[in-house]
Amino acid sequence: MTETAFGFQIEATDGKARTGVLRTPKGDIRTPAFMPVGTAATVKAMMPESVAATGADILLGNTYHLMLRPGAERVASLGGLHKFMNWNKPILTDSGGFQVMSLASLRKLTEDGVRFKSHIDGSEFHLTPERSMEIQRLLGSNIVMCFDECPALPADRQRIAESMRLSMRWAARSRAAFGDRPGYALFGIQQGGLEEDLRAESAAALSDIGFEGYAIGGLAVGEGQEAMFGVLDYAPGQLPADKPRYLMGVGKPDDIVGAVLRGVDMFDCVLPSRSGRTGQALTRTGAINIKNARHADDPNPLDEECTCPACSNYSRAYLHHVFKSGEIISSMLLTWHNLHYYQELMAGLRAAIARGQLREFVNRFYLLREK
Ligand code: PRF
Ligand code: ZN
Repeated sequence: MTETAFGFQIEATDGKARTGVLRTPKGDIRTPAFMPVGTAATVKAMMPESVAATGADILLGNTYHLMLRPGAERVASLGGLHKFMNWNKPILTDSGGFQVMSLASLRKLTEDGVRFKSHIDGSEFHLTPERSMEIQRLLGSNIVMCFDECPALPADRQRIAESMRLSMRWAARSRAAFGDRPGYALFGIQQGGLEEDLRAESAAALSDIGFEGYAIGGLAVGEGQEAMFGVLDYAPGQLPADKPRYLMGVGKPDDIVGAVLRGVDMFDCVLPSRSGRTGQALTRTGAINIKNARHADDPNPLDEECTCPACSNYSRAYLHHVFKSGEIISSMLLTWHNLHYYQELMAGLRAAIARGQLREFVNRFYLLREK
């Protein structure tokens, strides 16, 4: 791994929070970073150039969905995922295990991997650490995730420990199968539920193997924000300080703010894109449900301070009308707004850390939402 091709540079810290740049041959990722979710080779309702216009430096793609349809070999023969979906910036792909557990049917988990039936047509697939690494290579992913297992919470300690140790054996197999690929990165995934000692054991196992970055997995799976923050009070500190830390599948704006305060650098979540399609706008002052009849005659924008196309050019009344009418532009505009808001939030966090004023930024973040 050459340092020039892929590297993480921390530029400033404020308490446990850090801001910096993750450099890849496809471009720089400013951290703390939010990665919009482009599960099936698209961020739903958005053109890739629009996603870039919101300020996103990197997208997340999914091994599970793309292996089922259109197939990793097909994407590779068409020139890779970047070319296929017309996104020329970095892509991080999740490894498939988590999505198999939440979406596929007839799952059979063994030491080797997981056998399952596609949620699309019931056809049978087998995913192992080796096959996951191969698929993510075929896709051309810049940041590849280890193949892991994420147990649903609550689960008993024995089950969490066994699952975490299986994930650590899979992490070693992922590292071996990934091989030496200059300019590409492999991230380990810490597991261990809500147990501090299991999290420590997992972190130690991953640092021994050695990765370009470290994810905190197994959170935001039903434990609640207080329990998640309880783990985040110690988990980032268990991971190597000089490498990026990525909290998988998180989250709401206040989850992200709390995690950045605790030392997390990267996030992904379907919330801004998914809620855009169900009529929910996420703004500085909180969530707005555009379905609500009180917006029907409102000539004001969603957020008068937002510079996104939805807020610059359309009234709440219009957004209410197109949502109620089931018009496609409703999803497009609300998704754009939500992704823009998330990227503004990340930019604000980065600037505040750089100035040493994160506390003030966070106080204002909460104050605006109370009004
Ligand atoms: N592992 C993987 N992907 C994930 C998770 C995990 O634990 C989570 C947990 N929130 C989201 N996505 N591989
Ligand atoms: Zn807006």
